[in-house]
Amino acid sequence: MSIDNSLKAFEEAQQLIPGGVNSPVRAFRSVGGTPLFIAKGEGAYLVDVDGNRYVDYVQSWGPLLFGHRDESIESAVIEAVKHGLSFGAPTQAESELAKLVISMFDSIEKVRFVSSGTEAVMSAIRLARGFTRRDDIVKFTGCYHGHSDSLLVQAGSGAATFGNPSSPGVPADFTKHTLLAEYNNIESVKKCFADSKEIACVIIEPIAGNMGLVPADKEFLHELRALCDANGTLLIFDEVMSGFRATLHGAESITGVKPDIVTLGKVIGGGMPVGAFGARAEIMAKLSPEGPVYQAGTLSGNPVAMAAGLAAISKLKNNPQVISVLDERAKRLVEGMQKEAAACGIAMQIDTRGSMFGFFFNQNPVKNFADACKSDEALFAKFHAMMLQEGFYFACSLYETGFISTATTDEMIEETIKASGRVFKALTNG
Ligand code: KE4
Repeated sequence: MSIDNSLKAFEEAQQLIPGGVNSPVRAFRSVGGTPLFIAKGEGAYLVDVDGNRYVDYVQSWGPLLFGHRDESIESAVIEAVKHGLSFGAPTQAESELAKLVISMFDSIEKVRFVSSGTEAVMSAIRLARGFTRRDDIVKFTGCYHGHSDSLLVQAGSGAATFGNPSSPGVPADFTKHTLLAEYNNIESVKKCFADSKEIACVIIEPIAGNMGLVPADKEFLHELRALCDANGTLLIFDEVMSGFRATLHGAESITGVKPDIVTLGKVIGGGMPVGAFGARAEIMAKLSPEGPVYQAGTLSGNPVAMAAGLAAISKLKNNPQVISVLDERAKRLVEGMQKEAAACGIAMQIDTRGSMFGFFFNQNPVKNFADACKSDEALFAKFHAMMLQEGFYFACSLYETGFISTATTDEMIEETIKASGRVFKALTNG
């Protein structure tokens, strides 16, 4: 399989764009090799600039629940474009999508649209701080919430719960209010509440997808809710990735734990740049121009992006069975691959939540980031490269999540499983 044109394109891109990409994970650094430059998407497939076709299990990192070039989303965008691209003034499309999102989440009475997940989370944190008039926040190692300064945090020294910047360019002062806890470990959260009486919010991916797929234990979330209630702290569910991917009505609908604020992204833009955050009216009332907490955006609620989101979420709302159908397909995929791996003596931990799937080359179950880091990264990198050769495009990092779209057929799942069997055999000379 030739990737000469991708090699040339990457060569050129690296002269123009840092690392040749506009988002680091795309550079294939954790798996090695050359990132494929994509010419087009068609249904379940990506086609690269050398004409190679792959079954796409990344789907733009989640947004494309209905695959590439979904007819209803595409025609909605084309129709919207005919009326103009952006006005910087309110449109009814924003209210229509707001109505739809509010109807799908019990915890959301009002919503604000932005242009990315990072923006949604950054704004939600500021809103929580403004509402509680407190500065400290708690996040979990292994959870990613976008690249705003106070969330680029790594564990501090020793047992300290207060974090240090995880990236140059983030002043220590910007992370001194961020405490770190361990996912699925309520004692570590209690320690944060012992170290600070000024915690504005706890933010968590209730179905974590950025350390690989690691859903939070239900009882852990219930204990987290109780701790927040006891301390007057807001609980933020970051569902930028899991929203409308894992469930129809949010993690709250399958865990019974109601967050105070929900952040969304990806699927609600149908492939166009949309993020959102929502909460009960009392909290959202704090947001400018109604309240004092400032937040703004030139392209927030962009009418073309709203049209794409409206088409995507309406389609999902009118076909609620999509999530359970895709969950079955996701289960078939990872269970099939796990069987092929076991036949070659390779241990594989698997999990799914709706259209999201994850797997780790790991002897033991993965409950947090430390567990995830014990997985076999080298084996994952080889698996990734060889599955590309077989025509299957998996996430280029073991700390990501895979996605099934409505365009991913049973036949593709079967072909993927067979290909994984060939790859595991080749990797183990089985
Ligand atoms: P964006 O700013 O990338 O739209 O969203 C940030 C974000 C916030 N919260 C969660 C739970 C997320 O998963 C993300 C972004 N997800 C990554 C994939 N792991 C985006 C891919 C990338 O960084 O290129």
